[in-house]
Amino acid sequence: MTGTETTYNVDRVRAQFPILNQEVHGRPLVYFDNAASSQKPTAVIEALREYYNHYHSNIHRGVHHLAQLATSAYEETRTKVKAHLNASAREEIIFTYGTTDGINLIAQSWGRKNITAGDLILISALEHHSNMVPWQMIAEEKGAQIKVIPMNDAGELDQEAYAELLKEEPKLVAFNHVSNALGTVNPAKEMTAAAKQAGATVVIDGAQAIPHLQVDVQDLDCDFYAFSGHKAYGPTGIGILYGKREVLEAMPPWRGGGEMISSVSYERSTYNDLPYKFEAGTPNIADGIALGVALDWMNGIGVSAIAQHEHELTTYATEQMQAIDGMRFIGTAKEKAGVISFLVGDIHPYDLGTLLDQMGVAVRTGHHCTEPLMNRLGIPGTIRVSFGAYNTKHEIDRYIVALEQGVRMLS
Ligand code: 7TS
Repeated sequence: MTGTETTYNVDRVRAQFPILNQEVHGRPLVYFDNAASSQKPTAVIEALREYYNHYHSNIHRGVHHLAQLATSAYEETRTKVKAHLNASAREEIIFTYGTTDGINLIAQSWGRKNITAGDLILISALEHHSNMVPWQMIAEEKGAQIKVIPMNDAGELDQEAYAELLKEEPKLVAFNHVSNALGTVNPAKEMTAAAKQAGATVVIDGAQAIPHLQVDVQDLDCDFYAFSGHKAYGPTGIGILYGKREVLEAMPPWRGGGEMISSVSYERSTYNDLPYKFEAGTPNIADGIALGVALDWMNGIGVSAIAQHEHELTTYATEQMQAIDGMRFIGTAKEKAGVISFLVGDIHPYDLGTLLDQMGVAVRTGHHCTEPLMNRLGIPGTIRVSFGAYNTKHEIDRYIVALEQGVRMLS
């Protein structure tokens, strides 16, 4: 056991991540860049190896043995995701390449059909560029307007201002469940209920929530929920878009090609049923299968147990960081998940990040794809540490020593 973790066996979790067992610049790796992407447990890596060694084949269209094995493994992930999100049907689970891809699908299919000139789209001040730019693109094309739900200096969305904005009857409200830059957990259920009351369609960007929160899309009652596999111990290049069945049914396809059709003549096509209508071409089969394994892995430990562990790490790190001269925490919302963003005095985040890297500590620096948020805060960026299931208090101790040394060198 490491440190004081008694119920959560972090050593056992950690032993399943071979990548962590290495030195970087001559020091044991401390990986604190989990919000950008988490590392992968052996079970996920083995699932990929197993697939390519034993049953790779294209799916859905083959009658032969391998095609059937691959199809059922891939489709099993859809069933697992349905259960994990508590969606009401498998048809509501669309495979994508990631959160960005899922949001673009909504914008290009739902948005192109439903957004018209003069419409209002609400996004929040906390959004990642991927929940901003797709709406800007469709707004520009259609002559719609974008307004922003403001936040306070702690990084919490201003719910009164939001209520006022909803009186303007937006067509769409899009916000993240958890902010990648500040870690704020937004009151997604309440915000969705208020938006629905105002007649809006609701998109939730769940990229940062899936690894930290137990998400229930029926309880949230959102129309769409998007996430990426790679932030939740799964592979890159695979993601999920959940959509309510009746909303998805009414949407036109976005990408055209094989798989998404029902019949094709030279002149026109009819489209396949859900979910295939939105899954043109050969999908990312291997990573889709491995995503199911990642969800099993997470559920084997328990999302809430992981969250509790990360909460302890966050508290432990925050306490020690407070003692550093010039420490300024960026984002101090009451509800936060696994992220500490900060600045120290006048030190440029990039300089400190580079020194930490030289001491084996991987952190992220910059605007975290939230440039407007950084502008709102009047800063060029932050240094961000973000925790995962396998991080330890011992690593935090090493990080604090490195941080103190880095700050001394740059002050
Ligand atoms: N939304 C949020 C809240 C995110 O944190 C990210 C990625 C995305 C969307 C986009 O996900 P993708 O898998 O489609 O790229 N966030 C980060 C980050 O914080 N640092 O690197 C990537």
